Amino acid sequence: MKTAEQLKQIALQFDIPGNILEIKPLGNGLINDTLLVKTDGVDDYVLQRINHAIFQDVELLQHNIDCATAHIRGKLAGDPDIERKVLRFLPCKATGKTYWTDGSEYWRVSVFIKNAHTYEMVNPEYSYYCGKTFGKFEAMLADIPDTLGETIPDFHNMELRARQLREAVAADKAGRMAEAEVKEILADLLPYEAEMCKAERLYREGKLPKRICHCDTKVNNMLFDDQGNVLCVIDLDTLMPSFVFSDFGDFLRTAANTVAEDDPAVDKVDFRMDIFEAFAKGYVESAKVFLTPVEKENLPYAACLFPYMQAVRFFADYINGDTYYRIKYPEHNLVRTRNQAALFHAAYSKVPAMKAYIDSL
Ligand code: GN1
Ligand code: MG
Repeated sequence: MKTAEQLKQIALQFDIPGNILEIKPLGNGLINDTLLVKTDGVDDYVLQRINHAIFQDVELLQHNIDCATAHIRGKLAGDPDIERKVLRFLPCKATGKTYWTDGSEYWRVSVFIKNAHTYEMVNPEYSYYCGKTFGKFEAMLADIPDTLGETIPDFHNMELRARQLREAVAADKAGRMAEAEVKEILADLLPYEAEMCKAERLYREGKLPKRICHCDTKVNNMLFDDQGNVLCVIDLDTLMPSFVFSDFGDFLRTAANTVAEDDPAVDKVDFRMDIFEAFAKGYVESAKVFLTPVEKENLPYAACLFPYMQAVRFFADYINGDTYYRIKYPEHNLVRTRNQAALFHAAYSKVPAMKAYIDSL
C-alpha cells in the first residue's frame, strides 16, 4: 500500500491544474488500482495504476487509447458536452506521454467525468441505450486510420482460454484438482469447448472479421448522466481488434444475469431475455452500418460464449491458485465459476428464442 504522500507524488508527475486535496479509492475493478484525486480546481482526476503483470505493453496500451480517444473526439467535435463523452488523459510532465513509470509501476491520470453514475445492474430501457452506445462506439472506431494492437494477445480467443484451462488442470499448481467439485465443474464445461470455439474457426475460414472492440463491456464500464442518458464508455485498456461478439457478449454476461457475477446463489442465476432483447435491438440499430450477416446471426452464440469463457477463465485462475483476479475470500473464483457456468447453461437453453428475436430485427 502506498502512503497518501507517495500517491500525491505520483499524481504530481502529471500536469494537474490546482492543488491536490485528497486521494481516495474509486470503483471496483478486478485488475487495476483506481483512485480519485480531489483538487481545489475545476476538475477532479482519476489516478490509475495499470496492472503491468497483465498489461505487459503499456506503451501499446496507451497508444491504442490515445488514438481511439482522439478519433472519437474528432467525431464528436462541436458537441457542447464532449468532455463528458470521451475520456481525456493528461500528459506526463517529463515525457509528454499519457503514462508515467518509475521503471516498475505504471500510472496514468484522466479527467474525472462530473455528475456521472455507474450501475452494476440495468433495466431494459438502460440496456437499450447501452446497446446503442456500444454499437455506436464500434461504428465510430470502424474507420480509425491508426493501427491498434492487442493489449493482451488473444485476449478473447476461446481456443487459448480452453488451452489455458487444460494446462492449469494438468499442472494442478494449487493442488485443487483433488476437490470433487472441481472435477464436476470440469466435466460440465468440457463438452461445450469445441462448440464455443466457433469464432476462431469462422475467422480462420475468412468468414469473420476483427474490428476495434472495447472487450470489457461490463455494465459498470458505462457512465450515465443524471437523466439516465449514456455519456461515455470507460475502462479502455482492452480496446483492441477482436470479434464483435466480445462487446455484445460481455455486456449481456453482466447485464442479463439476474444476480452479480460472484453471487453464490447459483439457483438464482438466470439469463434475462428482456435485457437481451433491449440490448440487441439497440446494438443492431447502431451497428447495422457495418455488421455482416455472419456477425449478426451469431449474436446468440456470443451471448453464450462470454459466460462460458468467463467460467473457464475464473476456473483456470482458481486451479492455478488465484494469481489473476483479485479475490476477497479463498473460494471466490470457484463461486464466480459456478455462477458463470450456470449463466452459460441458462443462456444456452434460450438460444432458439434469441435467434428468433435477432431474425426479427
Ligand atoms: C476484468 O478489470 P475489470 O474488472 O473491468 C477482466 C475482464 C473480465 C472481468 C470479470 C483485463 O475486468 O476480462 O471479464 O474482470 N479484465 C481483464 O469481472 O482480464
Ligand atoms: Mg472495469
